[in-house]
Amino acid sequence: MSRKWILTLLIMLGIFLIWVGMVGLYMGEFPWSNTDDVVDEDAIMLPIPVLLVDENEDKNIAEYNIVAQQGQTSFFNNVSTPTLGYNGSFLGPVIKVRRGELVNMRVQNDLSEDTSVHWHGLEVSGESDGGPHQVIRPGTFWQPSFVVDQPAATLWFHPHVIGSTATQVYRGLAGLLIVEDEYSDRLNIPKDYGVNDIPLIIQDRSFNNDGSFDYSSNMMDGVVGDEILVNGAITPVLEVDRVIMRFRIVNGANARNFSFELSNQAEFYQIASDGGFLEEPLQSRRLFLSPGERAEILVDFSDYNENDVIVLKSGNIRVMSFVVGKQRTDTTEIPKTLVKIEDLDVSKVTGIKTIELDGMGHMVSLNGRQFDIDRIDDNVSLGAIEIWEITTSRMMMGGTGHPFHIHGTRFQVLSRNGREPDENERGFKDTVFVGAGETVRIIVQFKHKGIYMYHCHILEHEEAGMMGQLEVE
Ligand SMILES: [Cu+2]
Repeated sequence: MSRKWILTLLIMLGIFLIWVGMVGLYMGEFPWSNTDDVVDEDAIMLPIPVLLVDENEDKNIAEYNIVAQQGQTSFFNNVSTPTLGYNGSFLGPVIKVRRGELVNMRVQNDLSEDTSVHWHGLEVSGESDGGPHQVIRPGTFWQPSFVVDQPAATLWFHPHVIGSTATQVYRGLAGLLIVEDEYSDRLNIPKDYGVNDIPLIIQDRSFNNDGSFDYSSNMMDGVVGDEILVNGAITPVLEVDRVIMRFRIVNGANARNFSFELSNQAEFYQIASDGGFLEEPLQSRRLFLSPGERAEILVDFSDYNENDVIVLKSGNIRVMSFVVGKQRTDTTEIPKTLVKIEDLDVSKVTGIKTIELDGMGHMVSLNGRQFDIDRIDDNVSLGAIEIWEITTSRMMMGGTGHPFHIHGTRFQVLSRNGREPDENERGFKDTVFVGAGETVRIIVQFKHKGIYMYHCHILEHEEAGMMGQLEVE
């Protein structure tokens, strides 16, 4: 071979390796990542967060105590990681509330820094929302009180303080908040918590050699880790009986999008999005969730054989594995219909707002400026219905877009790039992904008074100022 050919080959190989490296760095994954349908012998079992005990005996009143605290968590054998958690060392308990119930929360801050607890997806007054205005100083507590008035849904809670939301969530502060109502009671779907109704809080983390978290921002869009954690365990395993299982999935990552699928390409049924049930189960092979978004899915394991292994993956990344166990009598079903959704009335819209999400890395803005806690960006009257048109710029180097979240309310997606939204976006939501160069129109009603944040849920973007605040009065 001539020297010229060898040189050309070397250059092409070099370009290929750089390309693989760029894709790997950017996506946090490599083409050779392992998603084989086998389970390591020393694989960790999926931890199931405890259900927090309601400390009030009155069935119409609930009282919950949570404590934000420091701890040590062992993610690998013989190594401990300094972490944060609620009532424990990493993540928190699951809080279950009912529609119509009065809930009294007591949040104690045992950290050495300020924190707050935002009830993500809960329709409550600004005072109870737990945003940056409800700071809890170290050694003090916060006692919000509210009546739950929204349909059954899988919500979550996490800190929302200026300057340390991203790091506190990364170190472990997050938990699930489940709302139940008469419709979720009535549906014959799996609802035995921890048995056939399983929460999956999915996050990604990087570790230093000494076991501590490696929180370092990449140049693109926030902090992505190279290990996947589910309920605080690295790529764990769950043994499932041969029944219908319900999974409540939260993308609790700081910045990573997930596009979930099963390794055997089996179909599952999405039954709920952020704000509650869809009208009917949606048969699907793929579920996209950006940071902050949730979904509930039903997976039917009844036709599998004992010891079959099915991997839940996102692209080439292994998220967790299911090992099929015994046949068991299952009286639950995948219903034909779920709930009737009452659409917000477009003819009652009194205002249209535009939200421009711009930039990448630390150079981000919302409507051309950065967040200022002393500035109210928008005013809305109580009960008003508005259309918000959210756009993102088309970014250089293929930025991934922004998950847009509004506090204290739920909304419906009217259109995406002028077209009807996908079927799984037709229920109520509180976080919507707006891809690079996209325009998403939502319809939203503000039912409670107070000051609320709206922002990008890539936590590093939020911290860098991609956030505004509105006052409802
Ligand atoms: Cu963003």
